[in-house]
Amino acid sequence: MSMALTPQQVAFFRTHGYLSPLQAFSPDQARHYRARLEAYERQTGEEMNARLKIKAHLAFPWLCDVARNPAIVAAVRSLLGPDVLLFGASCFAKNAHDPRFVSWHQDSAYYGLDPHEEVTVWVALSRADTRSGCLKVLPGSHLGPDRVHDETYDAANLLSRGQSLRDIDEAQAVEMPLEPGQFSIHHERTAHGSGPNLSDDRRVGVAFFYMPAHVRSTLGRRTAMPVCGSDSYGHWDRDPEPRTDLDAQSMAALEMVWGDYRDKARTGQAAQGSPAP
Ligand SMILES: O=C(O)CCC(=O)C(=O)O
Repeated sequence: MSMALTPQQVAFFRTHGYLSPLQAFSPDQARHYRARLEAYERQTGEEMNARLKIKAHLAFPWLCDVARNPAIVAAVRSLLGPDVLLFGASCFAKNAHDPRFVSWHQDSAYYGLDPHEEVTVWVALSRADTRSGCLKVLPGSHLGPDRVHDETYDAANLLSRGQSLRDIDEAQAVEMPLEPGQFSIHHERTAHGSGPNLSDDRRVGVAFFYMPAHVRSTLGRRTAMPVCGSDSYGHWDRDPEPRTDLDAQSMAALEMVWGDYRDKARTGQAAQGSPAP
């Protein structure tokens, strides 16, 4: 059976800038991946949000496998065409009864891509619903321009700069609840955010950032991981893929990209146009 999106699903995405829910793997498989991320947290004494950002896939071969999951790749291919690269991945965990939230923002203002054709796949490794603070989107907002963000640096905001859009009409927002193993897709220009976790369980998800191979970086030479098809453009160098969990070489690359972003965010140096959540 083909896992490609139907023409109706593709048309829905083009009109509304999002699609959800879709199935990547079983709830059991999702629990397994979550357990591996939580084992990493115990091992390092650090929350996954602390470091597994922008290039989280470089930490674990199995996370690269999730990025190349056949159902996810088929959906992404239906939207982006045959030649797809992954330029990043970020973990987003909110603890049970966690006040932290993600402010309304557009990824396109920060990703530094031209043209704006990136799509983000958000994979649920726990239940993400109204109570636990699932992702919500503003339908059709991807058809508008890149908007200006206020950088609030709010400690309760999971975005490191607290980048926030003004004047969002919450009444127009659509939530994307997911069961473990399901995923949603949103366009890089689609305004999105999420509320606090009021539930008794953690809300854990991983966002993967895909683009067609013809997309260029506006932030100088960067790296990406091939997902499917071929890359005849050569706009991106290759990510050093991990051979083992926490492979020293790929972790150094992860650290370099995330550390650079985090330090610039801390000192307020970077303006919009820098990559990242
Ligand atoms: O996990 C969240 O609540 C926010 C994720 C997000 O902003 C994204 O995937 O682009």
